[in-house]
Amino acid sequence: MHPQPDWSAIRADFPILDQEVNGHPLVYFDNAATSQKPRAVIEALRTYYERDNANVHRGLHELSNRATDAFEAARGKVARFLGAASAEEIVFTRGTTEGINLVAQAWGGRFVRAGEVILLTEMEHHSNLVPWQLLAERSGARLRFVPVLEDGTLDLGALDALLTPEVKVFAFTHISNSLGTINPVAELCRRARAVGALSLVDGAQSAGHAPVDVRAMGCDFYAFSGHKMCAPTGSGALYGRAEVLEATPPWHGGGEMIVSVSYERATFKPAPHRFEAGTPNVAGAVGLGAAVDYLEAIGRERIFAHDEALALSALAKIETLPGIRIFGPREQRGGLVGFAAEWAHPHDLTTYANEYGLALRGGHHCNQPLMRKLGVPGTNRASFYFYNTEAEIDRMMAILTAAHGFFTR
Ligand code: C6P
Repeated sequence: MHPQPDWSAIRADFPILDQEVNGHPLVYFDNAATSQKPRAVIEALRTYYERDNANVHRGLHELSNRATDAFEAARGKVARFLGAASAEEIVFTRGTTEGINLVAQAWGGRFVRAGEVILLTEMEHHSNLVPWQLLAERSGARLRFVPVLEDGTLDLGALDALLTPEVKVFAFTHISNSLGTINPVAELCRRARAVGALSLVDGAQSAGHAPVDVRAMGCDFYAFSGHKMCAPTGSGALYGRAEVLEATPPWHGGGEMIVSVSYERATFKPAPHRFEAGTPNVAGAVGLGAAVDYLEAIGRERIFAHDEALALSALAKIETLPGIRIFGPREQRGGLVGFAAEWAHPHDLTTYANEYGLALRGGHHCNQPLMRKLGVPGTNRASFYFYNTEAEIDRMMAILTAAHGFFTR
């Protein structure tokens, strides 16, 4: 296997982790919501704003050229990071949500018709559900869902009956943000292709957490958020396979995306610029490029192995508490554990943990239909990244054990 990096030196790259919250050392276990940022990314933003800041693609002056070069260099980095065939397949977005809305509105608005089917799964985040509901309402298309089994995996046995020729697009998450399930994305993309459907992978919880190669995966679209992988909030990208992106009409109109405009009509640039109307988040893209460099220097296989080991260890320890239900697969999971304590509402347990410096998450995690199916109002979730440690899991366990005493006293 790969030699281990110096994880404690890597942790020291994250200034925010070195603080107390409510008089206790911060334990940050809310990484699935957003990750923290290393100095390299913070410095890249600072350097950009102190030296290079200007609008892109429009100016003929030095700073505008520098900003444009930095912006486009970041696009190239993202393309390599995802294994895309070229930088033209990368559209900068505000994050996963915007990427999926782009596909549902622009591609879906042109190609999905009444009576056709949009296939999703029961474990989708609202971001990979509501945009398709809106498209279904507008187009008259129907929604279908691949069921989630008791163990938190997809019911692949049901796929033959669901993935019929009326399916126009199959959209699914790579890693579930509530269950930690890692879906067999390459197989799902292949099955979609076999019936002539396009595939969209929600990569919010996988980009930056696991090796990703969109061509090996065989997807048509892959959407992710920069802020969950060390980059600034408001950054992210959508990968679209060249042929599919080229056939997709624009969605937002404005500057940057046109070739020529008259009072009556406009002609549009090729992808990806056709999908980037208005002044983009240049600093966000620069920060995203710096995050890509940072993660690649560590290695995504190592990050995945580290986070999965923490998740499995946390799962085994949490399970020893009385009255606990764990969600998702027992093995082969992303770096998070969702659980419910029968003795405390998820919000109350999260509030209690915060008193001791532990940042957990409690709620429906933007998975309301899944929570209903699981029969719980919400869950607690501990989600890990490569700067977290086993000692922090032990600290969490001490807090959860004390919480059990407190709530059952
Ligand atoms: N989940 C959490 O689980 P945005 O907000 O666009 O960066 O990401 C949306 C999104 C889409 N898909 C999945 C699988 C996700 O996990 C998320 C974000 C966060 O805590 C916020 S609910």
